[in-house]
Amino acid sequence: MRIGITCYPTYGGSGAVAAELGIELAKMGHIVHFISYGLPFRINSFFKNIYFHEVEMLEYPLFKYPPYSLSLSVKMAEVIEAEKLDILHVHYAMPHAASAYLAQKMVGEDKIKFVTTLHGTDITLVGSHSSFYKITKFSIENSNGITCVSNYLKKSTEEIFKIKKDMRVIYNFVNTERYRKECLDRENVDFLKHIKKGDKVISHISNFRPVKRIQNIIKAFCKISREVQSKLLLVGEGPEAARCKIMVEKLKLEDKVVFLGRYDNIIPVLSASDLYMLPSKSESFGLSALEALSCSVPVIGINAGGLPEVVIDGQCGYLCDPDDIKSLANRALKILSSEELAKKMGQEARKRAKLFDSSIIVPQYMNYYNEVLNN
Ligand code: GMT
Repeated sequence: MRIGITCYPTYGGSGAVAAELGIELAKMGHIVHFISYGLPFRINSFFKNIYFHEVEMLEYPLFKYPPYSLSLSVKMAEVIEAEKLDILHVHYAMPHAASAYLAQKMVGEDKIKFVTTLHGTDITLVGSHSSFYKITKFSIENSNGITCVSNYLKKSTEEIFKIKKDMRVIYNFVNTERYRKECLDRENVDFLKHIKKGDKVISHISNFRPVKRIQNIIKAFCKISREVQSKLLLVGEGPEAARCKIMVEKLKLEDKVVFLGRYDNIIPVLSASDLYMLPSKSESFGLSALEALSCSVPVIGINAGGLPEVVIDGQCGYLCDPDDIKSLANRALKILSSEELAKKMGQEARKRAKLFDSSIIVPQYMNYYNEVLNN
């Protein structure tokens, strides 16, 4: 099949899912054409069967806000025609589904069908904002197929946008062959210089937006580090980074909290971790939590949103109220201070991740494409 994929190329869950999906589809022999303003962050080397089409933007003095969505729809229409795409799959509703709708109108409805995957904040935060609500609802209703990354997100979409049409839940996935605990060589892995013998390592990876509640991780870590010799690795960058650094200084944790900045390959970080923390305010799925589980790392997450569909409380981690610092710290300490529990939870984590393996989930996308095409 010839498949077009549009996503945000920047650091974030939806771009990661789109990139990993493209990689898996290409490995299966499909031809994948990415259409975006940049190469998705996980496509950082040559992959057979993957092509990239950059959206060109015209700079013009009249444009205070250059209309990216329109240029994107033109590029989509060009690629659909030139590469004879069978299907277009857009990730994150805003503005990608609206651009796909326009592209479809330009080339003719009989020429292309498009599937939109809803990821989370495109529904719960951005899409539901009054400046986007109507176009998001319209784009969902006019997509030829809609997938949601969790049952929670499907239900939220139905409620927020009063959607009656059929939407398919296709969970996020992980390639458990690639995402597994690896042996790290101190000579070659730079960040290991921050970790001393006997340190328990807690990690968090995100794009540092307020929704991730990273300050709660730091507050909980302050309690944890008083009881257990430990280090906190914070990976990623974004608007909360500066505030988090100030908090770390105030709490005098500079020698225990390491800001690693952006890492495209997170497997070494997860391999070095004893615990992963994701106490977000809301999380429609929590891809980074799944990637941690796949590397046999127990997760402390939230008992809300889509995370309970991924992390089983008490089995491969714990689910807490994101603002309950005491319980976040206590749950972490419970795992970090018992070798036996940590080992058991690590094994359960890996088992759990295997249920979301790419070999199980990616064919669900292929089946869905075929259903949409045959409808
Ligand atoms: O919040 C992020 O990390 C980025 C965001 C995105 O769309 O780029 O992530 C959302 O999509 C991910 C992939 O499907 C999900 O794993 C995340 O749970 C979801 N984020 C939220 O719901 C806050």
